[in-house]
Amino acid sequence: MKERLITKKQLILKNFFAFSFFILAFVAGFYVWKMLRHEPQDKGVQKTLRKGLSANEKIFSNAFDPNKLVKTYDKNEAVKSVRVNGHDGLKTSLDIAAWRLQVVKKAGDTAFFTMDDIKSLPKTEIVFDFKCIEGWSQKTWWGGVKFSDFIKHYHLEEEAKLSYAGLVTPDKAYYVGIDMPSALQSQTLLCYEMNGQPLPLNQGYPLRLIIPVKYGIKHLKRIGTIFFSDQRPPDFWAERGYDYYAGH
Ligand SMILES: Nc1nc2c(c(=O)[nH]1)N[C@H]1C(S)=C(S)[C@@H](COP(=O)(O)O)O[C@H]1N2
Ligand SMILES: [Mo]
Repeated sequence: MKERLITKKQLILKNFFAFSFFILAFVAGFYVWKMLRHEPQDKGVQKTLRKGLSANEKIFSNAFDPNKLVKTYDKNEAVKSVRVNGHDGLKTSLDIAAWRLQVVKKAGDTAFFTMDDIKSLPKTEIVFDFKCIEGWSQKTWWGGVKFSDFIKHYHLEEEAKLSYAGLVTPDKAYYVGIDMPSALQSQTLLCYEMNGQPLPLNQGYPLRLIIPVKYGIKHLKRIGTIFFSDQRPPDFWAERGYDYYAGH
């Protein structure tokens, strides 16, 4: 191989350009960081970052196909000891005798359901890979009533024509908003069992949401109230900067 020789002058010049480029990139990076840092916030994150999140959300929600099912597994593939994560809305004591699922049909018109009302509907079971936004996932086994069955059986179809469902814990400390196509997807459950047993208290007894098309943040434990709206319901983690849609 023939070596290409360069003069010392050329070498100094080359070094000079490489080093200048490095300094420029550093300075540019610093200014972008400074700009972002002082930028006004939009729903918990800087405006420019929010634009990125919103663009992502658009792509994912447009690509959402309600007929597409999340991959499921055999019951024997489900983990025996299921991780517990997130205690907001579970810190107050639960008066199980007084518990009812409250469904707000419209302002001033709330329907109340007991666990027996909910369990009287056909039970659906699912094993799927539960994904938390923190980066862990687990194959877990859940049982309950399809949200779509509940809507049909209790004649809530008109309410379900609105764009969102909002779910809130009895103490109102944790709350999520779900776009209606995802809520009505056939794997979404009003869930009362885990591993074939009633839900443990810290996993949402007596009733939680299981919504396999979404990340863990949306699987609200201990449902108190469900309501319907064309506006985005308040959402605990979206208010703290996470993606509202949170699909995967
Ligand atoms: N009420 C309530 N539900 C919640 C949370 C919470 O803090 N409070 N955390 C969410 C998050 S971030 C995850 S990952 C899942 C965890 O469910 P698990 O405890 O059954 O594993 O619950 C979700 N539902
Ligand atoms: Mo999570």
